[in-house]
Amino acid sequence: MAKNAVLLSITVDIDEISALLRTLDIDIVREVVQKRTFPHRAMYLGPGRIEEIIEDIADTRIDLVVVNGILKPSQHHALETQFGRECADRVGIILKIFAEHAHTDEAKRQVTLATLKYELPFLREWIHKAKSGERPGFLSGGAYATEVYYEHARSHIHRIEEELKRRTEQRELRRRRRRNAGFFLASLAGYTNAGKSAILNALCDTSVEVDGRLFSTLSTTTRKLEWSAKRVLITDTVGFIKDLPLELVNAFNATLEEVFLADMILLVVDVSEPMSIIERKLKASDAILTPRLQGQTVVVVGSKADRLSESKVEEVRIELESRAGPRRVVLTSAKTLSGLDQLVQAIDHTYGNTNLIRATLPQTDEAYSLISSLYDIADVQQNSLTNNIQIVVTCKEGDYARIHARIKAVGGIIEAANRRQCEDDAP
Ligand SMILES: Nc1nc2c(ncn2[C@@H]2O[C@H](COP(=O)(O)OP(=O)(O)OP(=O)(O)O)[C@@H](O)[C@H]2O)c(=O)[nH]1
Ligand SMILES: [Mg+2]
Repeated sequence: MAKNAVLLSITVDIDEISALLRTLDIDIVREVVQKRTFPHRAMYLGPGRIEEIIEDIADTRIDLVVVNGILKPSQHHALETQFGRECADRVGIILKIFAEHAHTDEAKRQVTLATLKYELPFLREWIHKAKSGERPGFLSGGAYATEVYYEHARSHIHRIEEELKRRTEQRELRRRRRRNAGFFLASLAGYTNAGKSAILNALCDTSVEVDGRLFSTLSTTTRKLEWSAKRVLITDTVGFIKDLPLELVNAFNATLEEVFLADMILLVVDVSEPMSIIERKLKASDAILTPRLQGQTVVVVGSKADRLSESKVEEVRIELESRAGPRRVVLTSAKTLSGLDQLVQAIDHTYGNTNLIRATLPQTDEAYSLISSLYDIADVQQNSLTNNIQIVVTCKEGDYARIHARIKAVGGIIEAANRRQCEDDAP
């Protein structure tokens, strides 16, 4: 039976939390929006409003109070005691979905880790309140037990972190083996529900779950790209969502590294949504992705283009290009397969560009002319600053030494270089 929830929000923007709740089969039976710049310190919404809601729902079956935002432990404690119901904020809801969708051992461990880390501050608050006598009778005689649980949770976190570290090492080893076998690794990244798994299924011989619910994919699938004669592996894994605390993102590190440490990233964004949402989701994905990349080529893949009218396609492409920065944009549909050949061409173009040089160049004519010539043989990202130009070049092994020398010849300083051999370039 579906659960009934009251939703508390300080913005009218409740589409995403509604989609998250639908995924969990939770019905919103009361939706309370109190527009505020900041949540109320004590109970998220003003105490008067909370009292009204409690009166208002007295005769309704409510299983859960959901907050469309992130709660502080004290607010969570106050709301649960006021409503006498379980209370969950946005992160709590996302974790419930993760728990339902985690099927593999690793995914389950990561969800447990994320949940324990999330719950710990709340638990601390309950202990604090019980000890300070603010909740006489609450946890009667149970404060000690809660404290024991708290300690147990901390050691459990430590244990899982150790296990996941081992998994991370195993994954690193597997990536190295794949590269040594001459495979080029591309990963599908992007907001949850963007259509990543559908693209994997269309490009490779897979039938991973494709579903309108959020976070259908939590574990990782890697398959050979069937559309290309080259040795390319594509990985599909967990999607992104905005405003996830960094600690929770980090709990999924072992899985997310498959995205971040690939040779090339296909950043998928659903172009059938309004441009304001496309922009927001692209920004949220970038916020998670960009700081963790090491200069790999990113292609922005617009998905679900079949949902656009023919006249809209060009308009959306231009808008997306203006938001994609220096990255190439390809519009695709996993349903009609349109644009997938261009996506494969983009992968083929980048194939083998696994050698990375990050450098700072002076702002001279020679440096600019070197950069424009590099575009013909490598993937180049450049950023002109006041006094110099920063570039990240990903190139083939055969061109590496030459590019390295030419950068130095125009007075460039090599900041970082990472040489990785791929089969096509092997002597
Ligand atoms: N019309 C249309 N719908 C699509 C296309 N690709 C995916 N969808 C739909 O979009 C929804 C999400 O697709 P998925 O491939 O599961 O998305 P995902 O990015 O893997 O999502 P998560 O794993 O949940 O993060 C599903 O309902 C798909 O049927 C497409 O090319 N055209
Ligand atoms: Mg998926």
